[in-house]
Amino acid sequence: MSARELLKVPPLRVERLTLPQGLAMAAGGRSPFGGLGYGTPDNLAWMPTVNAQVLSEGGPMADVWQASGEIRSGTTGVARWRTDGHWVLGAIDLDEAVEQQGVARLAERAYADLFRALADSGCPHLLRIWNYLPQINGDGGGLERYRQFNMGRQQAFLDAGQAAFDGAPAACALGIRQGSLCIRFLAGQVAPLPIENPRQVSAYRYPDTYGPRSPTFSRAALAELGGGDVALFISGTASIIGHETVHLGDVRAQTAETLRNLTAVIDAANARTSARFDLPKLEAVVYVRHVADAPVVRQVLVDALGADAPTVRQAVYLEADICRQDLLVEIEAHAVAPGAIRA
Ligand code: 3EB
Repeated sequence: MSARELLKVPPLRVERLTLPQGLAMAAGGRSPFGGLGYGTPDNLAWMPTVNAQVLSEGGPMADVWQASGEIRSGTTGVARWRTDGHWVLGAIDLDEAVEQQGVARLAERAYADLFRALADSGCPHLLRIWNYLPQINGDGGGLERYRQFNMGRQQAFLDAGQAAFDGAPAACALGIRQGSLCIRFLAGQVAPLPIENPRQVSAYRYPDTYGPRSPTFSRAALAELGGGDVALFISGTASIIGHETVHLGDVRAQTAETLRNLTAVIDAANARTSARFDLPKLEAVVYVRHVADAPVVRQVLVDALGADAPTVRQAVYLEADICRQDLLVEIEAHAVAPGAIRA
């Protein structure tokens, strides 16, 4: 489908809501297209949740996606999905205790089914992936569990003929204390435009000191959402310059560096679209390794952006492990603005 045809596509919309607002949307009997819940109940089929402690004042929150077409749901292997014929939102929850498989094999299987789900739903192009892995920094038999996850994930991309290096989707990968390996995905019918950060080595080109297989994600992606809007999906962003973690042990400095990286990614994205994205106007999720650091991180954001900036006011804070032991904070975000992508 061409960008011009996309203007006629039933547009995809997203809103960040409190849990009561999200539930009210579903109360009319018709569930929204889909939601990504943070600290929300785990029994809503249309809104899979993340099993992490919410640290922000607003309590449980959800990013609720609306599509205007008739919604059809399906299952492909371990992947559950909902589509309106133009967009697909899906979820995978795999309990390692039940599956009796190592993380690498589990990730490979999950992603193999994810790619089959994209084919089944008729929406082959990944826009964004969210990964949550129990005990992400734990040892998985001689190799850190995140590094094992990276092995299985990359293998599944290669086996499915999906772009595992340049052109990989935007993503985040965080650690939760317990529960299932959780993967959420959003895809559509037009390939997004991947964006890299000039301050950072592309993650898919990290040296093998970070594991035998590199992580499979781009720093961000631009996607037309229909109706003349462009979405910017910013992957998990942390205090990394080149490929190295900087400001070891200093959460304040790590947060400030993360904001510089977000600015660099936004600048790179703005160069490829007529839409205007801006650091103070994001829907952000802030992951902190230590609960006590949340107010410190928030203060850095307030000092940099002002207390009234949407990025500050709407941010969801979650307790989570970051995929490198030495990272204390990571921020991911999305934003939508009118415009078009430059080919
Ligand atoms: C980094 O920049 C921090 O493995 O999917 C950020 C976003 C990170 C996505 C992933 C990992 C992932 O390397 C970690």
